[in-house]
Order: sequence, then C-alpha cells, then structure tokens
Amino acid sequence: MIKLFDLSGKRALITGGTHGLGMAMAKGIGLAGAKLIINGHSPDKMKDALDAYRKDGIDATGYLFDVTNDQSVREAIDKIEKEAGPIDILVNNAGIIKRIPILEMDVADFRQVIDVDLVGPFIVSKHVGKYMVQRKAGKIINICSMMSELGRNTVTAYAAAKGGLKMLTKNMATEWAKYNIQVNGIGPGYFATEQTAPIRVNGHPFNDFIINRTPAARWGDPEDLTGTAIFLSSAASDFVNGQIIYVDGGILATIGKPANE
Ligand code: GCO
Ligand code: CA
Repeated sequence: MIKLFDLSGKRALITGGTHGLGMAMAKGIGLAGAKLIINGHSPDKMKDALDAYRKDGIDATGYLFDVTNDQSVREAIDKIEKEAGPIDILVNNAGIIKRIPILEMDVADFRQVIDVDLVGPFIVSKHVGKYMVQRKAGKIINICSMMSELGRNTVTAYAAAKGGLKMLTKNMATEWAKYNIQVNGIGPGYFATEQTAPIRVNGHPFNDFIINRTPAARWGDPEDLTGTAIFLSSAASDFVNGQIIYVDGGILATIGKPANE
C-alpha cells in the first residue's frame, strides 16, 4: 500500500526550495525517495540548503535562475532535463509578498508580486510541461494561499496573484489531464516561517488574531505540509486533477469566533 506514495526514482524540481515552506515540502518529497532539483536565486542560500538536504541523506542539486525570465527558465529547464534527467514533479513554490495598503502601493510593486507569484508559475510550467506532455506523465503542484480565497488588508497584489494561481491550476489541469499530468495546488494556512515572522511576534495583535481565527488554535509547522506534498507528487493522486488542498488548521471551514471565545 505504501508503494502508492513511494517517489523512488523520481525527480522533483522545487522553485524557491532554498528555505521556508518550499524547503519543508522538498524535504518530504526527498525523504519519500525523489531526487531534488532545487531552484533559488541566492548562491549563499543555495549552498546552505543543499548542505541541509544532503545531511538528511537526500540527493539534491541546485540551479540558480529567475522564474520570471522566460528565456532563463527555458534554458535552465533544457539544461536540467539534459544534466539531471527528466522532471517528474514540479512544485511552483517561489513567491514574494508585499504588505502595503492599496492607496500607497506603487504599480511597479503590484506588478512585481504578480510577476513572481503568478507569471512565474506559468513560465516554469510551460517549459516543464512541454517535456511532461511528450512523456505523457507528470505532477505539478502550485503553492496557493489562504489569499487564494480570502482578502486581507495590505496584501492586495498577493491575493490577486494567489487567486489567479488557483485558476491557473484549474486551467492547466483542464488542458493537461489528458496527457496524464496531474496539476493541483496546496493552499497553506498560516505557517511559522520567515515570511510570517514580522506578524508572528508574541503579543502582536495579528499573532493573537491568527491563533483565534484558526480552529486548530496554532500556527502551522512547515512539516504539516509534508503529507499533502507527497500525496500530490505520488501515484496516490493519479486521478486527482485541479484541486486545491488547503492545509490550514480549519481556517476556511469557519467564519471565526469572537476574541473572548
Ligand atoms: C499575510 C501572510 C499570508 C501568508 C499565507 C496565508 O500577510 O497575511 O503572510 O499571506 O503568508 O500565504 O495563506
Ligand atoms: Ca525568496
């Protein structure tokens, strides 16, 4: 039975896999047997990340490229397919956030978030998808967000991008399911990472708000994503197409409750 989840012999490309949730998911996929191909943009972070993966006994190689640059991505994917071998699993995880109220947000900032969080997954999927379509096999996982479903003050560009990424997921699933490519998403709730560090400070009103707003009454631990990442990477999900699995401690299940309950 456990064979269904076995990723031995597979290769997984994880964008932004040098830190944060991307690294946690990549580690799970690696421990399930896949060889990791890690994308990042900082050579220092890449070195540390590869050391960490290898310390856990995971086979990992790194490729530095910018997910928003069509030509760099095309060249990198061609190179990876030649040097590292066919990409069986793609996790579109690289993303940024800017927390700025709408009236103060420059158009350039808005565009940059859309570029990295939405156009990036399109570009990488397009170049990896070309190979997957030829092989008639592949798994693509787009990392969505609570903001694929809900708004929040100051994260307007991020919400627009992550809402778009949810629909990109459904559309890619629509076009590519017939090639035996499963395209799905993971929507993490509120997780303890570097990205949320500024709003996770003890005593910070947002920290108390999130714990109250989450039925599980805690921040997610990056390892809470491991099982879902392995499931969507494996044969266990071979007829699952266009779904976003929200791993959120129940946030989307509820309207929430007053602060004193
Ligand atoms: C915020 C947070 C979120 C999370 C996450 C939620 O400012 O509200 O940073 O955007 O990072 O994506 O699912
Ligand atoms: Ca980054």
